[in-house]
Amino acid sequence: MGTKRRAAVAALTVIGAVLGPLGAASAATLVASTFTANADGWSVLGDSAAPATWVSSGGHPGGFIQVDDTVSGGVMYWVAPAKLLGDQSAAYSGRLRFDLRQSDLSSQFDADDVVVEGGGLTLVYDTAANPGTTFTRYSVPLTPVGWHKATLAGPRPSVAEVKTVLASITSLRIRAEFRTGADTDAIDTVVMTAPPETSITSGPAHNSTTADSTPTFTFASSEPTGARFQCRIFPGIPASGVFTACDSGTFTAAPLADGLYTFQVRTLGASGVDPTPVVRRFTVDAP
Ligand SMILES: [Ca+2]
Ligand SMILES: [Ca+2]
Repeated sequence: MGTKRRAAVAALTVIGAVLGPLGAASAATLVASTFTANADGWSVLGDSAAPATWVSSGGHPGGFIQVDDTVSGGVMYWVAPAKLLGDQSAAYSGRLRFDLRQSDLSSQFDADDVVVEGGGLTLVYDTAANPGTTFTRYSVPLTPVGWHKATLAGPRPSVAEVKTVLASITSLRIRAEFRTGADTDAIDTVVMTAPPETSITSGPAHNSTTADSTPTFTFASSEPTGARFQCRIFPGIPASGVFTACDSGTFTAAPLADGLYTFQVRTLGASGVDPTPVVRRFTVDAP
């Protein structure tokens, strides 16, 4: 991001405060670095004089790592340890979350913010705003949205390409520095999540027949807090129609003519979007 977007940092920080309690303890967490006791295997790339330093407190929360840019190399990146690499297929449609902080908001420059390599592909991501001087939380979707192939000017990857990368990650880098000249940069609470799962808790059973022309479904999510939902209902089997918000956890169909219908609901949450909406197919046969 360029300097022109720095005004958005304040808004992002507010989001970070709201999401903060979800931290690394979410049920959807696949792997996390919280830097509670050490640097957790993270290293720094791009400045020849820059080792990562573990700091025991003052992070977001607790321990974190930081690095001083001595301006003796290229753009500095945090380099993820092995536990965030390899087969992370379960993270598809989940999120990569992390907290960043920089020491000075002047002289900002643009560069790839997240770089993931795997399966012969390189994907790069451009975050919406650079970090502030307090920890700023990022939540990057592990879907094609917002990603580019090879460079920020490259095309959007396909779903299959994102899945290919996630199946065999060989490198994961998160940008550490955002300004030209010297700076001190920090990272904390790196979390890779699986997407939420959605379940239907009441309503017509799958492949059942109901006399109710306005059936009601209720549903739940694996997302521990703050889950939102999207629902759709359409005639027949081939998927059609748009998902609309049904955040209350209940959906009642408008009056349906006799026939076969499909109901779908999915979760949107801090850990991502459920990529496999739960399905109930049912037949209305009203008296
Ligand atoms: Ca921490
Ligand atoms: Ca710098």
